[in-house]
Amino acid sequence: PAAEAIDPAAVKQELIAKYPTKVARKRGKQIIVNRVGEDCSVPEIGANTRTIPGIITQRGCSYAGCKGVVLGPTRDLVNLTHGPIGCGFYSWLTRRNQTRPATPEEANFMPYCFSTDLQDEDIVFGGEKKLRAAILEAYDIFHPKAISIFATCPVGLIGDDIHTVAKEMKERLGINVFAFSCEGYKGVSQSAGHHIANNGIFKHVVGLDDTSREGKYRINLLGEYNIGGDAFEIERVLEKCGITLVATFSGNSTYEQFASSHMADLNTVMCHRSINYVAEMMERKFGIPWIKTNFIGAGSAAKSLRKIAKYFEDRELSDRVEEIIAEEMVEVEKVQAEVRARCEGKLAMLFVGGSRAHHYQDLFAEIGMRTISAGYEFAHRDDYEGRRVLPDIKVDADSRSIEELEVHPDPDRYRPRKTAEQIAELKRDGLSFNDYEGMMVRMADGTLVIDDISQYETERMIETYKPAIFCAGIKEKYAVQKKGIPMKQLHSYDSGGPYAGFKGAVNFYREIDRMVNSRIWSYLKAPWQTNPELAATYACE
Ligand code: CFN
Ligand code: HCA
Repeated sequence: PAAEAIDPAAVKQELIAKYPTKVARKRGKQIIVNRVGEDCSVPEIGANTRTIPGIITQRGCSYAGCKGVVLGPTRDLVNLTHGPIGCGFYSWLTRRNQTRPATPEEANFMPYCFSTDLQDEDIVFGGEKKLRAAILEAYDIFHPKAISIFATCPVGLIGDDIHTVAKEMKERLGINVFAFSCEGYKGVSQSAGHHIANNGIFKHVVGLDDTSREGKYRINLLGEYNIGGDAFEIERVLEKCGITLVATFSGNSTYEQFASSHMADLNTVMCHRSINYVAEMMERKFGIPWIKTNFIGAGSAAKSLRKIAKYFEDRELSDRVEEIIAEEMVEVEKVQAEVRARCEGKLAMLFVGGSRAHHYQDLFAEIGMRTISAGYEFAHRDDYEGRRVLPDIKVDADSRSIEELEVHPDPDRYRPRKTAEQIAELKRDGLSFNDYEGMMVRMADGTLVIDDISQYETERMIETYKPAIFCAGIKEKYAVQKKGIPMKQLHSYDSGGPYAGFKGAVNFYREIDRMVNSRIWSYLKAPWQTNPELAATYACE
């Protein structure tokens, strides 16, 4: 049946019907039929809770969120994984976060995989000696400006004191050495690792260096990780507009960018989920306000540039921004119209991480495609429901709250553009300044919003709605394709990208056009589809 004829409430009941009662009750809170009220209210959704053991989840771990996601893309940091080799190996370049190549003055350690390669005997007798030796070896060979250490599961279990080792080595080597207790099992997903990473960079790096790139309009880009070259495209557009990028957290970034990021005038936050903690802490400590931006989708990119211009209240900048948008939109509109004619009305499903399942809906909408169902792997309620659900920010392991964070004693040093009163006024201005809204308010009534979708639910959703495209990650890719549905990875972009900004939007339209208008996957038959005996055999095994 056509999507309109399918009753989403019945689909939900069917999805949870196979589960034991307790599991069904829990999943029932995480599978929501969307309904947007006139006051923009949306239903409550269960999120950021533990995955039930036995369910095949898309989620990753805390180490992945800390080392892989937040710190991984910084090219001149030696990121040293303290643990068995698998954790370092599987987080080595798999995320496709790109960077500028090394120069004689500036290192790029990203092509290397640094690990202490813990063995059984280290687990028994302790791994601190090995960690010290590895730091020393990395220092002797590479002479980095800083070394960061990441704990994996067994390190927490055996109790190695990585922070004391880091402190000792910092004093001994005279470079910054800091550690993250981001053992994989901490929290319920990679989201806990983001928080640990944010607190760590803020504590050990942000604010160390008062020199920064000069410029009339200086911003940081928070929550942009240069997957498939996205940051390169955003940097190109910002530069054309005359906006100076002080630091990116952390796509195409360097250690010094973090150290001097407190010298910017404004924080723009793209992936709120992974970096909101740094934004909030910088606002509290250095008086730098943050606004939500999104460069995924040509329309969203234009809107974001206008928001930045609005903050600076400068005619010269807003004129320039309008000029650039007009220039860039010529090609965008041409390709949009061409592709839209072939994609209009087709259905997409997006189950990705903590922000892309929302952001990429804009790109699909620009070519007339509808998101019939979407969800995050590990986002929190505020990412779904919007800012009305207050974020929970703890600034350190002692769970000090953000209100307790010291405000910098010398705020004049940071030349904030606006006074605290002006910022408060902008915030009162509400949606126009900081329109951080969740994913659900932007989705149509009757769409299914599914948190931490399971493999079983994925398969049932595909069979029920037969979407034109399904977007998720590498673990889902082949199972989806075997169901005859085109599958686009919205994590690594497969081998594609950039998809951010204006040129990225054009790339994305063309890529999706190619995928949804080819019937290649529907010709494919998995062995059990042509041979029922096989299905019976597999089921018995
Ligand atoms: S690049 Fe980001 S955009 S940082 Fe986050 S929540 Fe992951 S690694 Mo995969 S693609 Fe994904 Fe987001 Fe932010 Fe990436 S949607 S899951 S932790 N994510
Ligand atoms: C992570 C990283 C990941 C995994 C992607 C995937 C990424 O969560 O550890 O499952 O395909 O984007 O590389 O999200």
